[in-house]
Amino acid sequence: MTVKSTARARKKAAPGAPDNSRTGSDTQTELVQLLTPEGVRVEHPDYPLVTSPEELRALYRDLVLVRRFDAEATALQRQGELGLWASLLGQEAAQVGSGRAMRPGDYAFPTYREHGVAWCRDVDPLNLLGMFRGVNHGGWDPNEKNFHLYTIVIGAQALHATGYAMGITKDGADDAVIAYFGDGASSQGDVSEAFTFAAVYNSPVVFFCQNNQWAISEPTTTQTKIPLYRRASGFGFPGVRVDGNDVLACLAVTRWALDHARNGGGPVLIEAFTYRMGAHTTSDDPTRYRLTEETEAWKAKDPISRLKAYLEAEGLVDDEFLAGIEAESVALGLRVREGVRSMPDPDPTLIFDHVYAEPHTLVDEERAEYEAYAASFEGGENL
Ligand SMILES: Cc1ncc(C[n+]2csc(CCOP(=O)(O)OP(=O)(O)O)c2C)c(N)n1
Ligand SMILES: [Mg+2]
Repeated sequence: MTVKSTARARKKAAPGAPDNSRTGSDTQTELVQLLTPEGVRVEHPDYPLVTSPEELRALYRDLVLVRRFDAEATALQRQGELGLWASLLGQEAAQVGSGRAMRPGDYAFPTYREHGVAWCRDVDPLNLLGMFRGVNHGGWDPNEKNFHLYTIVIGAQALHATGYAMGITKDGADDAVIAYFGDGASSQGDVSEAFTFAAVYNSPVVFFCQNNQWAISEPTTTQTKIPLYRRASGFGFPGVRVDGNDVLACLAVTRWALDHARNGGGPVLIEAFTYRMGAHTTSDDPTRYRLTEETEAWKAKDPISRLKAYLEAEGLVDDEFLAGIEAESVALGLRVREGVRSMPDPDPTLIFDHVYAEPHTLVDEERAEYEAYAASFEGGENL
């Protein structure tokens, strides 16, 4: 296994000693960072990143538009237009950085919060909103976007991703897979099973854990006794903790990990250390279980303001560029608002049509029963 070392571990390691810097079997708790919270660009010996001004501006645009879309979705839910919304507020950099690290042929398996990754895979935000409005099941073609449908069953997609990655190996393809999950999901059996299979079969899969510090109302301390990235060590593959609010670090580390996987190096666990700034979903009230001071401390590490500070300090953006992004973001907000409000309600009986590929007598009976029930109301055929 090719394992690059960190400067700190290199200093500590005796000549000829195995390099444990990524597997975390020493006391390494290094957070890979390329952009400080103040927006100062720093170098990391293992993750050099060369970016053009255009790329940096494009990342900024992604972050701003994704945040805008997310805010609009939360507002739409509050106004009764969506049944539920799981906000990504605070996690934009982890998702855009890792999403933009993917090559077109790579395949992502998301949870229910990966709206920023969906954006990078060119999934129309309206598809995501349709699902949370309850009028479709996502509606995008996973194989066209190389972005699987959202998975609500915590941790299950780690297994789907691993199986898909094992298939890639059999096909002899040059692609890699990325599985997204949260800190809470790391406690699920499915995730451990996926780690075992991926390690043993040396599968080209990157496990991208967004440690946003909370699993609904459970803090990370109830999920693990050690930093999550070190779990990889016990399964025999590298683990890295990256500053999840640093889009450049997330881009560099994920790009490295995907290349490591596609080049036969096997799986990598990335722990993106970040924070869920909003509620778990619109059904949750985080003031019941966490302190304002904690949220305020993370606000100072905001992923967008640090990139903006850097771009401004380097003279890479001007007022005209920023005004253009603002105008685009207002237009996106309007587009999704109008798009959601004009989505037609589906025919309720459609739900019976896709249970089985072939006709099924039990489902036919259920459909008939529902139709009779709906017809018993005035105008019931439209229920
Ligand atoms: C198998 C399973 N168990 C429980 C739930 C209920 N549930 C939904 S979200 C969640 C917490 C997940 O936390 P984490 O993995 O940290 O992801 P985050 O929501 O913070 O992004 C739980 C327990 C579920 N959806 N699936
Ligand atoms: Mg979490």
